[in-house]
Amino acid sequence: MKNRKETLRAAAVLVAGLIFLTTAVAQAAGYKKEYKMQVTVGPKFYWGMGATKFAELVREKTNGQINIKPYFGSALLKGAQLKSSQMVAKGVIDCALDSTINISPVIPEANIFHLPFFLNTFENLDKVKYGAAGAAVFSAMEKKRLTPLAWAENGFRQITNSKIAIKTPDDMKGLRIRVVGNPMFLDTFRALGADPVNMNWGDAVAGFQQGVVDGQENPVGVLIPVQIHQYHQYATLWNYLVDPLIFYWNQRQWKKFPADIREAILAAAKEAGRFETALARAGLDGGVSLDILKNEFGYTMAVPDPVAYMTGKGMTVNTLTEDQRRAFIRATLPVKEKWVPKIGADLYEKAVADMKK
Ligand code: X2X
Repeated sequence: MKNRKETLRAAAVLVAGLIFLTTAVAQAAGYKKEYKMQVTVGPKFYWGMGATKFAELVREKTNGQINIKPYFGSALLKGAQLKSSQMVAKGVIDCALDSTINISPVIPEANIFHLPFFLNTFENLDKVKYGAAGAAVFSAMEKKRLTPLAWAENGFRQITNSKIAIKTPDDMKGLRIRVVGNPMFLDTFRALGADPVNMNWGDAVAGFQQGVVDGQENPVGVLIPVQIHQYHQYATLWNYLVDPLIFYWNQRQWKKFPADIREAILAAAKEAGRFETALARAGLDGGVSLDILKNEFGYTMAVPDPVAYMTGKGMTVNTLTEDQRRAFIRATLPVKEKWVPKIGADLYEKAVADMKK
C-alpha cells in the first residue's frame, strides 16, 4: 500500500515537473500562454466539437507547447461573426475554425460554395474543396494575411419553418427567414419571394423562440443541437448550398512558428477536420462517415440518423424531388448571374471543371 502511494506521489511529481518544463520551454521559445480561437457556435455543435478536438490534438502533438483556447459563440467578436477573418488577419485573434459564409466579407471567393443550387452533393463538394477551386480559395486567403490549414464542414444547409412544407418557390412567399448577414443570402431569399432577415447567430435562437422569424436555414449539425423542432414544424431538405469550415491562422504569426510546430498544428487541423466532417455527414452519406468515426476515432454518434431524429421529434420532413428542384434553380438564376462576376468567373469555371473530374 505504502509503495503504491509512493509510486503515485513520485508519478505526480514527475508529471508536474514535465508540465512545468514544457511550459517553461514554450515560453522561452516565445509562444503565447494561450492562442485565442474564434468559433461561431457552441461546444455541443459538431463544429464546436471539431474546434475542441483541434485544440486537444495541437496540445498533444506539440507536447503542450501550443495551447489553443476556443472561444465559442463568437465571444471574441461580441457576436459579430462576419468580422472573424478581419480580426484574425489583424492578429487581434490568433486563429479560427470558421464557415466560408463568415469569411466571405474578406474572401469573396469563399462565396463559390454559396451559389444557390450549384454544389449539391458531397461528391461535388469534395471535388471542389480538394480541386483547383478550393486551392484558389486558399490562395485568396493567403493574399489577405490568413493561413488556411484544413477543411472541415458545417454542411449542406436545409430550411426549416413554422408555417408550411416547402415544395415550390411559391410556398416561400412572404416567409420571414433568418439568414446570416451575407448579402448573397438576402438576394437568394428575395429571388425566392421570401422576406429574409439578417441576424447574427447569437441573436437567432431568441428570434426563433419569440417567433420574430418564421424560419431559418442551417445544416443538420446545427439543427439538432439547437433543437429546432422546438420552434419549427417543417424541414425541407434541399441541399441548396453548403458551408465548409476552414481552420485558419494569422499569417504573420504562422510564419514565425518553427517548422516542427507548423507541421504539428497542420496535422492536428487535418485530423480534427476529418473527424468534424464525419460528424457533419454522419447518417447522410450511407454509413461512410459513421464508419470513419467508429474505426478511426472510436466515436459513436449520439444521433446516427439526423432525419429520423427530426421526424421522431414530430417534424414534417420533405426532400425536394428533381422536378421541384428545377423550379428553385430557375428562380435563383438571377442570383447566379449577379454573383458569379463578384466571386470571379475564373473561379466559377474552375469549380465547374472540378466537378466534371
Ligand atoms: O449563422 C449561422 O447560420 C451559422 C452558425 O451556420 C454560421 O455561422 C454560418
